[in-house]
Amino acid sequence: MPDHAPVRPLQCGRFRLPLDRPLVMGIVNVTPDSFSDGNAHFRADQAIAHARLLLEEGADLLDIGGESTRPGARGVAAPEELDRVLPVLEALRDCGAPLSVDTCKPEVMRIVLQHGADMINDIGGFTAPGAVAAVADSGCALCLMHMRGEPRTMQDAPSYQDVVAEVGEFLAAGARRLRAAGVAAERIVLDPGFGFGKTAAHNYTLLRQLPQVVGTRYPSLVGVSRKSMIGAVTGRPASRRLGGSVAAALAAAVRGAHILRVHDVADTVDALRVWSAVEQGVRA
Ligand code: 7PJ
Repeated sequence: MPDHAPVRPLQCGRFRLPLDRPLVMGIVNVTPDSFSDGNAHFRADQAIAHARLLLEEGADLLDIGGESTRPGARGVAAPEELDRVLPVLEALRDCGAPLSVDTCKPEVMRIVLQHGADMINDIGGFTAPGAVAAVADSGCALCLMHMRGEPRTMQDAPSYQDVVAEVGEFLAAGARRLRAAGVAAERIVLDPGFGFGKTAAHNYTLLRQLPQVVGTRYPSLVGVSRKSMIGAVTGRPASRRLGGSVAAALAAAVRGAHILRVHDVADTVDALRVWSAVEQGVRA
């Protein structure tokens, strides 16, 4: 496929993932909503059912998150985050797909790794004290994401001299920190962190120049699904950003993204299949 730089397989806990086509990571939120608020069992059951649906729709891996990281969101304490995530992780442990946990807390990282997480997805880029030590000696994959500031304040007038260079340098420096702690290169994934301390203009510049941002040494993960950068262009609320999100995911795939983090797995898989048929033909 065009611009798909050959990257070695990703070491991802119990799995070794060939990255010869873009993989689809389905988002599994275990955060309170209007139905499940206050009922932890109900909330876990809903998340597990949703995860199974995403796998049927063709998700290659799942990203389980117990802390809302939307702009303006406040954090939750580690015990509460674990109460949300662990039942879901345990129920899905043998689903056949790698399980990622979205967390920036070292104590959560250590415990979910003991419970079989295959990947740690840290929107904080493993910058919290103890984060690198918590993951270094495992065999899990590590998604290192760029964020400017913290979720509560990150969208307060973000500014950069050169967003591509600055995000790229952060990611390269983060990867060097992981390598210096003994993390094998084949465990590392880099993510520009769309929407985390960036304007819509920054986000589209980063997406357009994805190969320059993430470089060629490590595979990339792109999360643009339903984000405000889609609303900024389409004028639509989060509930109606499917078309825009699929277009952005495809634009990332064309630029060599290795993992696409999405809410709408079935539609993204369809788009990738059609794109692949155009580029590579249809097998008889
Ligand atoms: C991302 C994420 C992302 C990675 C969220 C949302 C906000 N993890 N977690 N990359 N976004 N690696 O999905 O709207 O872009 S939470």
